[in-house]
Amino acid sequence: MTDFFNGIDTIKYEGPGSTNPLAFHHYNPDETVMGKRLEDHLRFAVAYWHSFAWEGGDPFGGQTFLRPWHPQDDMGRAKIKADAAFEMFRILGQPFYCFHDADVRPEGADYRENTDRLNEITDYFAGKMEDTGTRLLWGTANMFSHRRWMSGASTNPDPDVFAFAAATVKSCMDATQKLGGENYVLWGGREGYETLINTDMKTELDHMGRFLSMVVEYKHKIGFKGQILVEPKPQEPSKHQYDYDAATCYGFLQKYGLEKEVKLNLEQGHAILAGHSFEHEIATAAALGVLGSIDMNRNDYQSGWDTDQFPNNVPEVALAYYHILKAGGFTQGGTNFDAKLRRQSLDAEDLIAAHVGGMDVCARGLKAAAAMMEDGGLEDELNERYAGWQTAEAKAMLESDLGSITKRVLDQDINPEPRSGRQEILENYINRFV
Ligand code: XLS
Ligand code: NI
Ligand code: NI
Repeated sequence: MTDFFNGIDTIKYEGPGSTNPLAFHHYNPDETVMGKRLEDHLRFAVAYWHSFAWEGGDPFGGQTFLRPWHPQDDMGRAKIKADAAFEMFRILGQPFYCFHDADVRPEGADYRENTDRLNEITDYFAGKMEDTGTRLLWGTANMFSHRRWMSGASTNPDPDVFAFAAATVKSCMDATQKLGGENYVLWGGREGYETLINTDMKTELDHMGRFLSMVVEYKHKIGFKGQILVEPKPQEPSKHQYDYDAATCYGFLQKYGLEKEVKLNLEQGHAILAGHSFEHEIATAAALGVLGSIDMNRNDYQSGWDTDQFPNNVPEVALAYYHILKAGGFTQGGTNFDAKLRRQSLDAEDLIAAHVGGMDVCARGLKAAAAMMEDGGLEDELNERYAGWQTAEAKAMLESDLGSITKRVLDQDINPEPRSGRQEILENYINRFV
């Protein structure tokens, strides 16, 4: 048991009029939106690493949080941490969580000890999941923090690191399957380079492609039903990360024949780092058939860093969910808060309030997106804008060739007149819903 959250009651939906800071004002899990419960649309998950493993450090200073499970070098305290984590999932009514191996168990002396500890703690999780009903959205391996990964995991010049990475992913996939995880994520924080002067890019890409194929082969071998997801990010911690953005990842998957096997976990802040909007990344993945899941955490737009803050911008979140709903909504994916507190936010109450706020903002965004979908205004405009392509003549042109098209331009004296893109009118339309 844990008393970390003592004095904090289960969070309830009290509606927009409530002034209680520890209540939901917009997220009512049982509210029906487009024929589906809000909880089943959003599929919220807590990120174990930020909420329970991160100690409040930044590049200029160390630990600010003093938790009952610190220091995190002992299996007993790993269990105290798990007690607190599952207590928080219960308080918030969080349906899912996500974890890396390194978040949940202390680093062992070698691979064997790491795996034994992972198995022990995930057995402990299994019991807690049964008691609380919390499910695992995804598991993953942390192959970027320990010094062995400094030059990459599957892209490391040292084949022994590739081997350690393969064995580590195997143990994490086994643990994820044991816990009924609905996805398995690979984020390649160090799968990239610091400088091209010392990097054989072609060899590294080939190794990364083969590694991912092995992950897919292993998934089929053990009958894992979850989705395999790659998480794009352009940089940080590497100067350049190979899984730069959704389009780059798709090209990579296609080259290695994995585009039907692997989907994407898209993160809002990573989209911004890559110079895109979040909805751009979602629409790209949806168009290419690889939309899997999302990490809903924003950056500080002034600092330019991946600051992993809880979402607080309803219009931004609404456009993201609009594209998710348009693509049919989540199936096995969900909304993971890959988000951390600010380092001055020391209290248990801060941790709860951060999630409550994030869930409320996402609920408002999703409801606005659903209202736009149901109203159909944007779809009508799209249909109108592309209506010309519904004619038999236009469709036939796509099966034709440059010579025949030219003949038609001359014969029919085709001389197109531009039409308004109506951007401001559409922006005003969206403003009615957010
Ligand atoms: C880091 C990534 C990471 C992944 C999981 O920027 O977002 O947290 O989601 O390894
Ligand atoms: Ni991130
Ligand atoms: Ni992430």
